[in-house]
Amino acid sequence: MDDNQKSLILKSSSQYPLPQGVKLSYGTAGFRADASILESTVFRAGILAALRSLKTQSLTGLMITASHNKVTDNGVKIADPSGGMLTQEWEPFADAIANSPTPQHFVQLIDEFMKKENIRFDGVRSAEILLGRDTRPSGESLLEAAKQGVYSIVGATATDMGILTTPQLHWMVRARNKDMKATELDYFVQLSSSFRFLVDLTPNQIKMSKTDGKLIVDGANGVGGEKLEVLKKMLNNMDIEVRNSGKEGVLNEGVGADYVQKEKVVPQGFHLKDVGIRCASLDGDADRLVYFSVQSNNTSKIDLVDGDKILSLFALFIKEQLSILKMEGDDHVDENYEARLGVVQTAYANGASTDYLKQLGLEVVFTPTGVKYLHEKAAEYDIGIYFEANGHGTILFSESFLSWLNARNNELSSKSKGLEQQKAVLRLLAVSNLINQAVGDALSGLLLVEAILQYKGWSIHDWSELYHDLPSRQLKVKVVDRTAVVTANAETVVVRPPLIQEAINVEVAKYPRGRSFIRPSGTEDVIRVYAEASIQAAADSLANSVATLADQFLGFGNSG
Ligand code: G16
Repeated sequence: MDDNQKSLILKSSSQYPLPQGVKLSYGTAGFRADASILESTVFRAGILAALRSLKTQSLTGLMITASHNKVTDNGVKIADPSGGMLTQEWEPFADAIANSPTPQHFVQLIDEFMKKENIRFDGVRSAEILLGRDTRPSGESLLEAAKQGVYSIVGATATDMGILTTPQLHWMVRARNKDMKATELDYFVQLSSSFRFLVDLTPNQIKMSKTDGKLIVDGANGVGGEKLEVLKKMLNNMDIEVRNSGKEGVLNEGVGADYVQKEKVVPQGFHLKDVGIRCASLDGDADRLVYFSVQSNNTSKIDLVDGDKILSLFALFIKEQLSILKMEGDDHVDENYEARLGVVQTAYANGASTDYLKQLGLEVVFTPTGVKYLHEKAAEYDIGIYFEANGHGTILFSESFLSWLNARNNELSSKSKGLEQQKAVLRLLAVSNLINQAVGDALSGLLLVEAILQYKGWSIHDWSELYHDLPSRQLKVKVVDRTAVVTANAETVVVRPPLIQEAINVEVAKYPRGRSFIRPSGTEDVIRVYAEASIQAAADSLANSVATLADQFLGFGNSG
């Protein structure tokens, strides 16, 4: 790094000192904390995004969001050139610069890292970063800090894309690096046109099904509601009613996918008159989606259709299309491409969903929590479907499988036979265009759910009946130091502190179909407890016992 660059970083970083006593980690999905302490972190993340752009000679992204967290929190995450999460290899560097105590130390860290990574300013291509933010009031000033970070790298440019859902920003980064159209309008056009295309391939007899009728969407008082309104207009005013679009209520407070999935109660703004209607909830930055229906006998309770069931619906549909492809056509049995279909879950996946997916004959693999892990695993398949129970997930298609589908489509177009196979090919291609290939996306996920329900002629009840969830309970426990908990085997086993796992095993053994684990959250300062068992009272009791153990082993005593 030359002296000019050094002095530029020194000067700008002295405007963004690290607040006293702050220690941050890149965590499950970027840096998150109370917004008031984040300016220096976001400034430094701006530099990080620029260095990543220089290293890869591609455009990168930076999103200001704390997603499902409370409105006073905020956060920042980097989108890699693929549109996915920042490569995990750079996370230690991200942690190091975020916590660097002085401008001089900060410059030294960057200098060393640039040498190690062989990052040069070659004068050919400068760093280029797309910036986005969610609706949090703190977003505006934090975005400014990010810009100043980017501008601290000589020649770097930052383009402010405005208020976006997190998946939109990731989608734009991916699209730009593939030389595709990448404006917000392009995003809406791609989603709406591929949705219409998919629905047009629905067999006629099923079109007029019991799935006709309204969908009500809880926008978590975040960015998703407003964006869904735009999509709705592009879909001939599809029958979607958006509630909690942020005009009145507070972001993620008593609303949104995280609240609905964890508490299993109706979000604010939903009532008795909604019984029988298909409902969905987005989270604060619209990267998560769950469905639900209001119970007729108890209007505060819901029948939850979570990420596991969205995954199951998608897996069933994809498997059906692959079976049609393999069907003996009039003159063609295709055996030259055995698509590898895999599904990826985490320890939070309800045991009943895993059983169901295995019964379908699917390969199910597990990773730790965090879409960065699931996405990486899913990318190993021709079609990799990943979902966390909390509603975060997508479907990935390999380039080679997409090429094969396109070739097969051309081949079938020239024949008068094989119409059903061609439709299956076209459906799979439409799904690959509809569902966000960069990251989990509530809006594209919602449209795919709607298209598949129409295809199958299913109500939300039919869908929910795919299998019955084992009763489960999730709790949070505040402890002295959550990093004291170290887990293994996709977070199903605690390896540190010693003896706590043995104590958890003793509790689990008391309950039929009992299962429980603890793990440190990567987005909140808590330990999370998950428990499931054959009946709700047992799941509750197991979760409470394990939360008490966490208190005993880790300090404080505030489980709940
Ligand atoms: C983020 C991650 C998800 C993860 C969630 C909760 O979601 O992207 O993969 O499941 O945090 O993580 P943890 O349990 O570690 O707090 P979001 O929607 O907040 O970006």
